[in-house]
Amino acid sequence: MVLLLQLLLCYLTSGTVVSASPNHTHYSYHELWMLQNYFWQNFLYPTNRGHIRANDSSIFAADVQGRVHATRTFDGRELNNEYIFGLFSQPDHPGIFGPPIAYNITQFAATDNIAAATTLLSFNITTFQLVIPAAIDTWFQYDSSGRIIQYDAVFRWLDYLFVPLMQAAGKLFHLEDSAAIQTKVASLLADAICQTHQDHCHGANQQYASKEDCLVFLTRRVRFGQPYEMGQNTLLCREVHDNMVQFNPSVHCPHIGPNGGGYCVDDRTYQQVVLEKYFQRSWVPYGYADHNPWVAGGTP
Ligand SMILES: *[C@@H]1O[C@H](CO)[C@@H](O)[C@H](O)[C@H]1NC(C)=O
Ligand SMILES: *[C@@H]1O[C@H](CO)[C@@H](O)[C@H](O)[C@H]1NC(C)=O
Ligand SMILES: *[C@@H]1O[C@H](CO)[C@@H](O)[C@H](O)[C@H]1NC(C)=O
Ligand SMILES: CC(=O)N[C@H]1CO[C@H](CO)[C@@H](O)[C@@H]1O
Repeated sequence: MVLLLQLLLCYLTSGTVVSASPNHTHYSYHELWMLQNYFWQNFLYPTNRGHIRANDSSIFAADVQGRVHATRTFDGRELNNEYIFGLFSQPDHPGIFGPPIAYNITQFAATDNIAAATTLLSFNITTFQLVIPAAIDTWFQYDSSGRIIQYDAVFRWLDYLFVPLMQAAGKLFHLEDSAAIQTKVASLLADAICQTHQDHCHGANQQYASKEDCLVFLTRRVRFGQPYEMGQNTLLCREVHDNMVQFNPSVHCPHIGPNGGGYCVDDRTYQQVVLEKYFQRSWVPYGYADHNPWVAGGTP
């Protein structure tokens, strides 16, 4: 119902909890549809910039758990505000990410406090002068206040997306050979990441002895990476984390460093990824699938 969002918005603007805020975890299809739209409206640029702060409690529950398939899992509100809203909010920062400028939901099923959707987003990949659609499959689960308590997100056709992305880069650099394009993109990304390191990773947060060391490591000592390896020991993984460093250097500097800070590391097999018992809550409501292999335990 519209009331739910009005209350949520009222809560946001007033900064205090509205006592009449919904207090239930069984939502109607319409309420879940409104919550889904509320998320995407806030994901669009530049609205997303307003949610990067650690203390923004308008979208995620404090103990939210999230998984983004090509990367990793993200625990807690602060980290999720930084990743989900910070990654796609910097049109002037060189890289493969850019701001989402429009969305349309193309598939939507919802029950209880769970919504599964496919959403077409239009991204403006400013570095490569490319405006391109991406399809994101999401599962959202909400707590009693309409905040996301857990989510699971998949960029559909992510590998394929790299084809037009690299073509756009080739056009910009006047290159046709795919290996040459990748080398050029690698050097562009490495330069951006190493500049971030220079600007934000000082003292105990420093990862590389010099910018030159950083460039050598990122272009020669670590692989570029496949699109599905954004959570492994790759340049692409460090490219993801590059966008978060400025928001919290002590947390994110290690992720762009040589040892990957636990995020950009090769520590898991395919089987471990696919079978990981990560979520505290089941994605199957009403007590079905009581031995759901993705549930870690805790609340069934
Ligand atoms: C919401 O429900 C919980 C129990 O599920 C209860 O403890 C709490 O007092 C309720 N809050 C309001 C504002 O009604
Ligand atoms: C959130 O943190 C910012 C500083 O990062 C501060 O200015 C603001 O007052 C805080 N807001 C709340 C609601 O605590
Ligand atoms: C994409 O971003 C560029 C640079 O900020 C801007 O000039 C252009 O208008 C944007 N394109 C769209 C479709 O918003
Ligand atoms: C068919 C449909 O839902 N179109 C919408 C796609 O998104 C744009 C901008 O977000 C809307 O203006 C369209 O109405």
